[in-house]
Amino acid sequence: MNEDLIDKAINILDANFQKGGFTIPSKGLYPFQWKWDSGFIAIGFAHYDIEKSKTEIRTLLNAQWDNGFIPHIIFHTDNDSYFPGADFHQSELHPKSSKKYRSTGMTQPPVTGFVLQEMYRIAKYKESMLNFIREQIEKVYQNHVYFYTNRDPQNEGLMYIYHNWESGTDNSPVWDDIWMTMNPPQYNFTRKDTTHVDASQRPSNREYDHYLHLIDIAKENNYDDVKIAELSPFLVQDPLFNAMLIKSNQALIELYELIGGNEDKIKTLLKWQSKSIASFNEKLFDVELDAYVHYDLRNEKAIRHITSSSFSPLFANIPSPERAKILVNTMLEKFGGEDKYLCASFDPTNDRFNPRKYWRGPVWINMNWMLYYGLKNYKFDDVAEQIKKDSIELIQRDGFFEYFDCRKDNGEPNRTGYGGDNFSWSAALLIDLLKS
Ligand code: 2M8
Repeated sequence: MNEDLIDKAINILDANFQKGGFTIPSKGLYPFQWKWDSGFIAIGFAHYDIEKSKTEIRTLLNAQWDNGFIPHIIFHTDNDSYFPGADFHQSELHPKSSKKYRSTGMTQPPVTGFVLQEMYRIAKYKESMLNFIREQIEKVYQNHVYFYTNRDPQNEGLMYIYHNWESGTDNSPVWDDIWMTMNPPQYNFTRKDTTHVDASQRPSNREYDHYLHLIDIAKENNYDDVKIAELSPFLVQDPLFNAMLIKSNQALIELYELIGGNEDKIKTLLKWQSKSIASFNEKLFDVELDAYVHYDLRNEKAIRHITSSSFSPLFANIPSPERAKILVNTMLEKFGGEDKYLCASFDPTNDRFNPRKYWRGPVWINMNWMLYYGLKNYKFDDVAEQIKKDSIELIQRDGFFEYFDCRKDNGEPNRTGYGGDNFSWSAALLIDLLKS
């Protein structure tokens, strides 16, 4: 049965792999290369085609800007089936943007550090993989330098994001709190996503007005980080984004130790780590909610909702064992139960929860994958196995969808999968879950 599922996953990844040396997340809906998707996809490839895995990461890092920035979408082709495309984003406005590829002027969670380490863990021929890492690691390190230099205006070791698309959790109800502080103009545009996926499963047009307006502000300032920090109405310290950075910092430390030399870089990474982890625990943990939350840096206040991102610090070894226990209790109490699959992306007990709409409630396989390893870190083996079992069951039942309804009885017999189909990271990470 598992072999069958792995074969299907391999077929999906191979079909989504493009001639340009990158993999699209889902045919039609997402026709380019996305940063954090690529990282997860490379982990899947590493299990059966190490060359494709390396190519995926090489192509992604090839699109890095001269200031170390790695964009969230790389527009390898002139496909106009996605909105907003290269002409809207105009990455060329930034003087240090890539001359080779057009891209967006925003980023996504910094996964590449820990992805290199995962590739090393999975690779059969360690020395050859280490050579690849030697070639690429400096680019990842420079990406972290970019963050610590440009995204931390109060010098706390916590990076801000200036757009919901930088979070990866695009229309999480968390952002509703920010939208209430904004009143963007109404844009005239043609959505493409809703020609591929039912509109009820995607963000609203009004939400897109906010998304586009934030890009316009950044563009008016040529994507200048200082200006964005000064002017963007969206400036948030996101627990998922920062947990990914901390996890990747740790991976870089361990990889540099393996490679040898680079003592100065290790020293810098260790300095970053102690500052970031301390601030993370101090600033982002909500003692009343017993969970990590987002912080609105523009309006200087916490955004007090529990999401699956609230548990992602487990993946990066951020909480103490005592706090990890508290966190897992919160997860089981609010997101668990016999009637649900783990782990909803938003608190099912909150009024804003919507089990079928994009990041407003459904289960996502990339989040489950992180939580699985995070729970293992702290020896919560039973909950980890539950998350793994649920992920496999959802995919087995319905197929490799983008996201899944967490309710076991959702009124649609034999259907829990929504959004894009033949979705690459669902395939890639299922391979990893089944083979690890
Ligand atoms: C979704 O985001 C894109 C914009 O980046 C979109 O809705 O058009 C998100 O789920 C994001 O996390 C993901 O990387 C992307 C591609 O899978 O799709």
